[in-house]
Amino acid sequence: MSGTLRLVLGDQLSPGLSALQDFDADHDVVLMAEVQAEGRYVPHHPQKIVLVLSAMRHFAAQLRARGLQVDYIELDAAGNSGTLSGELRRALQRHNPKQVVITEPGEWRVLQLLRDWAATASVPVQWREDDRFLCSRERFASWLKGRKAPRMEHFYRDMRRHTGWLMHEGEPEGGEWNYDADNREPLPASQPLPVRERYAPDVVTQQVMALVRGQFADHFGDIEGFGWPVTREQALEALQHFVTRALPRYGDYQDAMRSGEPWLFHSLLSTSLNIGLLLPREVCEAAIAQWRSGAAPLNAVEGFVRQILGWREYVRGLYWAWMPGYADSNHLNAQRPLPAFFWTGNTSLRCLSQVIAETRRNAYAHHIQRLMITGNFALLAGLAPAAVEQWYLAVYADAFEWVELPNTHGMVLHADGGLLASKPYAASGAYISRMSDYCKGCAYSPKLKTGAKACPFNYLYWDFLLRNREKLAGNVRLAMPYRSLQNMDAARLTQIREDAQRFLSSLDA
Ligand code: FAD
Ligand code: DLZ
Ligand code: SF4
Repeated sequence: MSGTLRLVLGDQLSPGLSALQDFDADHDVVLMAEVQAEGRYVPHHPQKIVLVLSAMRHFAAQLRARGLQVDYIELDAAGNSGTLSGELRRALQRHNPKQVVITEPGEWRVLQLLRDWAATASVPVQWREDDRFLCSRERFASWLKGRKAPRMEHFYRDMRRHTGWLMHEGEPEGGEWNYDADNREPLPASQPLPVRERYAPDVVTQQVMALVRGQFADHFGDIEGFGWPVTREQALEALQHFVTRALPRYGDYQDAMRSGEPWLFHSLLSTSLNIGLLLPREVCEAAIAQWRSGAAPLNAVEGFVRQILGWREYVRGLYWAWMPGYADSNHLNAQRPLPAFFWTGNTSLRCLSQVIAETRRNAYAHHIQRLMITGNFALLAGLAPAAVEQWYLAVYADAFEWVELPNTHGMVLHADGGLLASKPYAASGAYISRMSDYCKGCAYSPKLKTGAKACPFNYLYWDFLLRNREKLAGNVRLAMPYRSLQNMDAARLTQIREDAQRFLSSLDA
């Protein structure tokens, strides 16, 4: 072979990927490799591994159908070295290319290992930008430059102007940039929920499921209910399904939670977006088209577009701006090990047991479950950031470090000292009780503030503020709760500390 070897990673499954541009069908070869190491650097949920491997196999078949030559290494192929760099090394021997082309990977870890390999490779390596995002790393860096406290809302407004989405003559449609205040409704019991499309595993997916069952049996998570889109066609169908059936009420019930209802009005599109089956531009444009045609209201469409054009691009920009050092901070000096129940769901706190059970079953929890149930608990209980980050990276089908880490380290744990978000999202049982039905049937009561039957979130919330007073009391966004603390008498403060101590030592035991 005298052509180019083009690497396609498991989250780069987009026909227009930069590494595939200017492909020479007579000389070039695409390399795709299933490797143990990528499934094991954290113990990924089996559904995530099935998602990536099955989507890789379908993508390879589609490239071949387009006439591209694909060298595809299956996980159990003879001689598979088990690592990306090992497979690149072996591929150089097989093909003897004149160069290798790589689209920059999504994670710092993978960039490092590919760079290390490239430094010793016998051929030149051409790196190409991952241009599937709405904001390039360069554009983000210039937005970030000189900002002491970057905030998603400012970035989002900049991107609204840049794309012209939901804008009218330079002003936001409807007069407001952000309709979040309208998007905090609890779910009424009578509210019907849309039926969600799940994709029955085809023969390829079934083969991958058997492989993953055999090789990753020790990982947390059920494989049986696998129903994620694994082809672009399925992902496009899922997008249409979402925008027509769920988007109209997406905004209203974005923060709501209900036992046994994992999907509600969420899009379930993060897996497809994160592995490249869908591009963020087409997803946002499909939602905006629904608003234009009058099929979905502005609060829903703006709320949805903000998650992708705003949050998704913002966390990706910060990840690349701040890595590799970003994960090292531990502003609140949180040191507690992850309690075993994060892996078993075996806890008397019903909200946690529900969310962990759904996570095990579906490799999915929606944003508020991640942020305000497991995340809020991790924050209040002072769980060590590295352990919590490993957990979030392991348990969701959509987990990739570039999006998981800023959400966990910054948004949930405030371990970055407020670089990403202006305040920790701490909340007591009253919030969970208002936004969910979890408290019905729980061993604890959200109404009780102290004692063995009181909801642990209640005293942990105040204990968290007390423990971190030095670091958090100056935060204007926490002025109200700190004023309330000041008004509490000594007996109440002692009670809070005792309740929290009792509960936290039971975790350690
Ligand atoms: P929807 O509610 O329908 O939102 C639409 C899309 O917006 C999502 O598909 C996603 O692409 C994007 N989005 C929404 N919120 C965020 C956010 N905070 N950051 C970045 N993108 C966002 N998302 C991941 O894709 N991968 C992760 O590994 C991940 N880890 C998270 C860890 C924690 C601790 C928290 C609090 C959030 C995390 N998120 C992650 C963000 C968010 O929870 C998921 O994107 C969302 O729940 C996916 O479900 P959905 O597609 O139904 O989302
Ligand atoms: C997540 C994942 C898994 C489980 N397996 C593979 C694989 O076998 N081969 C591959 O090329 N990619 C895989 N991936 C995705 C990579 O981990 C991904 O490219 C990195 O997360 C970088 O973004
Ligand atoms: Fe969770 Fe507290 Fe409600 Fe129980 S009472 S479900 S622990 S918020």
